[in-house]
Amino acid sequence: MTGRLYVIPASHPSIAAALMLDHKGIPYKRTDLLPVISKLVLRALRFPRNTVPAMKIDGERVQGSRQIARTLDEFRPEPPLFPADPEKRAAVEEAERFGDEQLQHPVRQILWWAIKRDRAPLRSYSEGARLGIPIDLAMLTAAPIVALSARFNEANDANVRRDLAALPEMLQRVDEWIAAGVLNGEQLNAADFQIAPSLGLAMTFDDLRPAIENRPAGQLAKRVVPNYPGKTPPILPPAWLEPLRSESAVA
Ligand SMILES: N[C@@H](CCC(=O)N[C@@H](CS)C(=O)NCC(=O)O)C(=O)O
Repeated sequence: MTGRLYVIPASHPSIAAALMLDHKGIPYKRTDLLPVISKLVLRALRFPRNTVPAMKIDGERVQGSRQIARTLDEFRPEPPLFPADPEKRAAVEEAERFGDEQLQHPVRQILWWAIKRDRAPLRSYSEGARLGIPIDLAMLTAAPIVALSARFNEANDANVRRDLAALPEMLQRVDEWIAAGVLNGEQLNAADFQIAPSLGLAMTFDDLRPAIENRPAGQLAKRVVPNYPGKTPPILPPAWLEPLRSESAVA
């Protein structure tokens, strides 16, 4: 069994899929795509949607981090990504859904908002990527890609301010799942692999790391994805970070 995984470098759901393939011990090749261009490539490859992660495994096309988790469990049941016990599985699926539907996008919006304002950190997110063109050229031509990505993802002031205000409650939910043993147990599961990369990406922001790193959610991210690529120096308006400041104090 071999796989090919289509990713955008430093994309959090892409990292989730890569971690799950590693967890299963399934050998795979990775194709790195530039944002926006990725949409065209995925369509040309006859994937039904235009987002990464996308995977080909034994000739089958699978897209979306949650679908990839299920397909991997079918192809290679051990080690499982979901608990066998139905109640425990339901709890993991709920946390996984939260990670995909509620946590992932705000972090994506914060990233594109920041990169649109200052493209300098973008290079750090592409470390080790094979983009098919020299990294210097990719950075020189990044402006339209960044502008389009910010637009597609609605990474505007109002949304990012709202995302930051919602973050404390989301971190609290993750901490509670960890305390309940749903996340960060002895065996990592699909929800751990879904949620930790979003937290890891958030922690690449100097503005956000202090509110996350010392709490259980931060420990989970450091365990699952200790070397998340990228670093963004302080850039978010201090007033928008106010809701997180109290988080740093209590954590
Ligand atoms: N929730 C989906 C979302 C995937 C998603 O939106 N991926 C982003 C990258 S993080 C993407 O492909 N964006 C297209 C682009 O940037 O052009 C999943 O987990 O698979």
